[in-house]
Amino acid sequence: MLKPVATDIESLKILDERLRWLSAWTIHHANHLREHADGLKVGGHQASCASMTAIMAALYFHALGPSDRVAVKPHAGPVLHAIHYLLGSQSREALENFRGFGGAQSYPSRTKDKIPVDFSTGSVGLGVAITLFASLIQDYLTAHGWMDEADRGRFVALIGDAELDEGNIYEAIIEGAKHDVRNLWWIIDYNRQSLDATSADRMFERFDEIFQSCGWRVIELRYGKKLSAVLAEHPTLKAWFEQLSNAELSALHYQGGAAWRKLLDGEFGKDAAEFLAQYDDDALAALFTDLGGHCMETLIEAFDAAQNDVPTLFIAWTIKGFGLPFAGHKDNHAGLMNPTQMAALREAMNVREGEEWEKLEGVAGNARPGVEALIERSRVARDKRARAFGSIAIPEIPAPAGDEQSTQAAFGRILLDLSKAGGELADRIVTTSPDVTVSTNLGAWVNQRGLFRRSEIADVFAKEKIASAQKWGANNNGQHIELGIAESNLFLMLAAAGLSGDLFFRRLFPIGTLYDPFIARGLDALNYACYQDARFLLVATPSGITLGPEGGAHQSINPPLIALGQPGLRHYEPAYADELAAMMEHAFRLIDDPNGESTYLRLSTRSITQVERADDSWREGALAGGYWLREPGDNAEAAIVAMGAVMPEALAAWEELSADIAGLGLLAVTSPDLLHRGWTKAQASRWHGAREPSHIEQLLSRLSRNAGLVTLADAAPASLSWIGGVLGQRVAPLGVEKFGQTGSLADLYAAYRLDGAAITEAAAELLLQNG
Ligand SMILES: Cc1ncc(C[n+]2csc(CCOP(=O)(O)OP(=O)(O)O)c2C)c(N)n1
Ligand SMILES: [Mg+2]
Repeated sequence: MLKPVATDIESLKILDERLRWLSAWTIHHANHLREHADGLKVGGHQASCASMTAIMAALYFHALGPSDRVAVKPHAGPVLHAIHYLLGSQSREALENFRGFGGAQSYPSRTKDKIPVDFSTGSVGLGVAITLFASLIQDYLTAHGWMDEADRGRFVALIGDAELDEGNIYEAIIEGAKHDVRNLWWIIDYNRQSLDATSADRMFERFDEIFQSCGWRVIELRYGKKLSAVLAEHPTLKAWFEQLSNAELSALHYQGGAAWRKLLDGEFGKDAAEFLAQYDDDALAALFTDLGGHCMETLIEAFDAAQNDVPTLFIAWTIKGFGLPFAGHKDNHAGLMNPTQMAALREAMNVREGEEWEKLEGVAGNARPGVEALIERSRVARDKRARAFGSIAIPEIPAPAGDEQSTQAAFGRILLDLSKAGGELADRIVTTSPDVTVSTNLGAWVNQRGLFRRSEIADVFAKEKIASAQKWGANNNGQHIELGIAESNLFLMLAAAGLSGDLFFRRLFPIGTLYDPFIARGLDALNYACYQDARFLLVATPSGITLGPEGGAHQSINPPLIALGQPGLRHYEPAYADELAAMMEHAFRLIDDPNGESTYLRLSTRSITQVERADDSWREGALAGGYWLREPGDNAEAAIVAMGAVMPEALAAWEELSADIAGLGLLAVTSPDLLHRGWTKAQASRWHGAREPSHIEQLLSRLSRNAGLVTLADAAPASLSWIGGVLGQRVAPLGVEKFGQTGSLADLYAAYRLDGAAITEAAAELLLQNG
């Protein structure tokens, strides 16, 4: 970690003001000056920005080193843009087009913004927690020798106080404590206001204890230097000040000096007279708004003093809307200054009309060199960092042998074989699981590659020679990061590991496993990972009612629909082990391809008879989303369209019905997601180039236009039923629409209509309609 450079507090204070001005002006311009044809409110958060300009000036122009990474609270996005504008890495056009198409994004976005954004934010709480997982990944990379210790950075989260209500933050710090996380600074912009109003008071006395018990150092920056000195001299005033509620304090900040005077006069009468006589109303307001998060000296001192790697929580007291006319007002979250208020601010900031975008407008001549030097000296990256892709050779992944296999067991075998064969890909794989490592078949891989911990943990059972199939010792060479049961943490870990090529210039191949129904537990974190274009392989197993005796609480229904609607994540659902091997190989390529994406494999514990393959022609179709497992006759009147673990039922029904339905085909769908994407893309391409029929159109065009399709999936039937819309063919959709329950497969498939009888009935229904 680099030592912070000595700096000029006065210049930093000027930069604080510049950031307040530029962020407010950017939002004002977008709302009041830019043309809007659609009449939609543009929005922006001037108050949320003003509350942390001092903190951000202190960081970006003083404390941050080149390897440090920051997650900026979503509503302070314009401050980050203003910083990069001053640094020369953001354009005036992008600021003028704030919240416009192609302009600076409302909330910092890694992928959409042109400036370097370390972590996207928007869904509160997630940006905070990902910094912790990124720090663990940094430790992982240095432990494995892929990153120099000297290049290690600190991970900073700038947090709105209301974000602390998000439970994922506590899940993360608990996990962090287990892994001895370090190099974190979490800085709370403690303005005691959320979106709706002022925050509840009581919990805040607890946050320091919660963090401390997870091993954090907590530093409260309550007062600025001026106020701190005055309160030290007047203990009664201090005690009175500290018992004010959040709402009272905010109201006073809004009302200003006269209100403070009246209240103090009423409270202390004669005793306050001498004190009050020293201040006019403005000075009184300035005194009481001198909170730690606005006092540059306090911030710099605190940051300079916290240079070791102990994870540190700074509680920086601030005022929401500091320096703006609605400072402290409980309704100011989305408040916008009107043109008159903005003009007054402009004048107060010495900004000439027409010169609003001038970077250092209003900064007096003799102050300029100091400010310019600070901007020049800032050590943060000015340019977007290149992403590391394409460096790892992906070997062919053969299918594991065996006539009867489940996709889940095959997954374990494939990883084990990869591990034994060794090579760069195997070394770069990092696996992680929220306490379902063994039950998702990662066990053999972990036995080979070991658990990762910075400090060695002995396998007590092995030492005591107690028989166990699973080795559970950990050291810093291990390649499996075991997590507690918190699926949100799994996805944040995958997000951080999946950004390793971007954050640390070393691509990892992260694989996360969990039970399919519990994807829903971490859904927003999964979406967050995809939004940032993190690359990983998600293996969800077991899935569906095919889980039989495990019962309804563990039987997933809708994840294929989730995947159908999730950008950045490709769903594959193999029936056979050879399909799975092809998909895993492809998923690894997609991780390491600039135009790739993440992959979600939905697997099953059902062991099924593998199919004989005449050749490899199925493979391309399987990777594209589907292939004819049993070819249809030309213009056939019907087909069975099936996915995943219920393929044996589909095959048996095909055998039985083929005698009666000439040319009956069996289409094995491996990815409804890819088929749907291809379909819509082909339609759009008609208008933007040549119209190529999509994969699903090509497959279905083998059938008659009036053909009937029986679709079958151990999932919500809508996963496949849409296929009828592609060429206007009729569909009888079979799938699971009610919660599952315990039972044998025969019982359940009969009850939920996934068996041969149901397929026959559905086919008959379609053929009857034909007649
Ligand atoms: C998960 C999620 N829920 C709700 C919101 C809507 N929202 C945006 S900001 C906000 C309140 C933020 O208050 P705080 O974190 O204290 O920020 P500040 O006061 O600094 O604006 C809410 C509820 C969101 N962005 N994300
Ligand atoms: Mg707040």
